Amino acid sequence: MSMSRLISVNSKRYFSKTSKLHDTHSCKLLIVGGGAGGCTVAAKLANNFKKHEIIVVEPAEYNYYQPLFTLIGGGTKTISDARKPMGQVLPKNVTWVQDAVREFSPKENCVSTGCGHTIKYDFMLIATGLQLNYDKIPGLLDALKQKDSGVCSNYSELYVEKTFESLKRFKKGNAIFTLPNTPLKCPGAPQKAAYIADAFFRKNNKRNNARVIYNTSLPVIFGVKKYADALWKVVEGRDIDVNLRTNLVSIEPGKNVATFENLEKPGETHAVNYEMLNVTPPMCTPNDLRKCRELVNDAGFVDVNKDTMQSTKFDNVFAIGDCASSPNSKTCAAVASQSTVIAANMTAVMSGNKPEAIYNGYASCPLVTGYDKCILAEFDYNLTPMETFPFNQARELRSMYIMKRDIMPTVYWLMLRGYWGGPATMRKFMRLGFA
Ligand code: FAD
Ligand code: UQ1
Repeated sequence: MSMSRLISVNSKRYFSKTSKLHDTHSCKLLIVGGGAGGCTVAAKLANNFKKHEIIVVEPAEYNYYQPLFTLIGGGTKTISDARKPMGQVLPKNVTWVQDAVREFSPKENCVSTGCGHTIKYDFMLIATGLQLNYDKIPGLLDALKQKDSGVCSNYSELYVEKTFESLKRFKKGNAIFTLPNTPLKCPGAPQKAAYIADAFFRKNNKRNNARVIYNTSLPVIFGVKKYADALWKVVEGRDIDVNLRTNLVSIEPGKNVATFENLEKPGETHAVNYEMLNVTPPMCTPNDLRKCRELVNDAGFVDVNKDTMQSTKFDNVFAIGDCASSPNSKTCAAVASQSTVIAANMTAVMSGNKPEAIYNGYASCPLVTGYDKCILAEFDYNLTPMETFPFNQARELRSMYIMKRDIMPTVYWLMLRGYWGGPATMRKFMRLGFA
């Protein structure tokens, strides 16, 4: 990006054309990242602040509702269904700096941006999400850029549309779906892509010519036993091959060959031919965040108290979502619950009080298992199911698929405006009178 833009979301004033670089700006609350977490907390706190007291630094033009990428891959939704311009989703009285933070200096209470601005803050929320490292797999970027390579990925707005194109082009052979050997957001998403492919092939009389393979680096199909048991039944019933502890290491696009390592026997690899290869890339927190050793743990995540989401080192810093060290499954559903806790705790700390609201690790994963079925997993830090509805959510249900396809997108955009903090209240109401 050549030039940062300071945009007052309300009045649409663009300061960059007149302001010189290397300006210093000050704010009461700085939010780094305008994705799911950054926007939601901005909306929840905006009314407590005067105009321009909150700055959101976010380089992207659009906010993407990433959970919809699974359905875009299946041809059910389009990329324009999944995004809104950043200026539309940020609250009116915040200032949006369209730039990226390049350096965090938490001891000095300031950051510097790619275009050379320094921003001082009283309080900071870090909400940068995860960085996608497609370049870590030799051959992958080349293959993704080639039009008819059969290589696709649901994790990026750049490549997700290739998934449905690859399904339509598929004639016969292996359709392989991968989960990397790194932390990742929505660990259920790679297998959802495999279930949708299986359903697409059946619908289009291609299933007899297809071997559907899910190669995952993890030692389990899903971290919560109740849903793992249900998912093993799904893969057996659909004749999907699942290889645990199997990690994609390279691709030869010209030959349609992918090489996997056996994580149980380091150094042991095997090559497999593919007709279609749907890759979930290795991920880590953004490089510019990881390099600030004072803020992050050894794995590069912002070191926070897992109950309060406050930095373990800086009382005026909090983190939300995928970049935080809290050991929950990284999902929008987790962001929703965290946003309520963080809004309460930041408000308390700003008034000189202790942060007392507690996040229980709630996360949810709508495991879409076809074009009209979904297992809705919900659980906490202890991997104990925390179901909202008064029926067994480990079953493949059409109602939960409709919720995923038609209701959750609206809930997400409401969440970004501060109107959704997770299903805790709904769960209490739904479960009245039930065990
Ligand atoms: P993001 O929403 O990714 O936002 C991070 C923002 O920070 C980005 O806008 C980025 O541009 C910005 N940023 C990065 N670096 C900097 C910097 N240096 N300076 C300034 N800004 C920066 N979740 C569910 O709950 N249910 C699902 O079904 C589901 N399915 C998914 C399927 C797929 C294919 C994917 C990819 C994700 C899915 N998720 C799902 C996960 C969910 O999208 C993420 O967990 C959620 O978006 C995390 O929110 P966040 O705010 O932490 O990060
Ligand atoms: C949720 O809160 C959420 O965040 C907006 C999601 O992300 C899109 C989800 O997928 C789910 C399932 C939830 C939880 C909501 C309910 C009603 C169980």
